[in-house]
Amino acid sequence: KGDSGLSEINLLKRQVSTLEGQLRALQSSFSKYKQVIMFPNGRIVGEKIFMTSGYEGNFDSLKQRCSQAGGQLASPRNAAENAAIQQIVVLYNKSVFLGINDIQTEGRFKYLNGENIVYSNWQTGEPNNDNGVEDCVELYSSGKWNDKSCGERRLIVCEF
Ligand code: GMH
Ligand code: CA
Repeated sequence: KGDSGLSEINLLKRQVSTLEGQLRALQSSFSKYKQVIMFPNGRIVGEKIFMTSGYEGNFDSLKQRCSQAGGQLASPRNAAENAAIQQIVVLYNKSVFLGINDIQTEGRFKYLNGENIVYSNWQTGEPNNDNGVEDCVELYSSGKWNDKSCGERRLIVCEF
């Protein structure tokens, strides 16, 4: 009997140390793969990933494509998220539609889950519901927002 308890502890210590090394290697490898997969069309903000495929279409089409991919249309909830989407708009020089609209009630902009928006970055004079037909929201290369007809075609940016 004697020292069998101690040997058991030493064995476990070696196993933990091995696992710690393997975890560090995995973390560094994962970190590099993230960099690679984000280049050049993706942006990470906190836990959220924004990504474009380069596809352009109307609001319903963009919404459906993001959903199909297991995400949803980009829905910035703060300035940092808005800036990340803006970088993609600048990269492509194409405005995007956000996952925000006032289809249900004119003038009350909501996320796709029905929640009222908690952040906005409207261009001066917007939203103006021009011609009474603007229920969707586009983000310009300035980062500012404009309400626009959902039938227009814009660049896709999804969030995951
Ligand atoms: C009108 C004017 C413009 C404005 C557009 C835009 C359309 O044409 O008020 O100044 O840029 O509407 O809001 O979505
Ligand atoms: Ca407008």
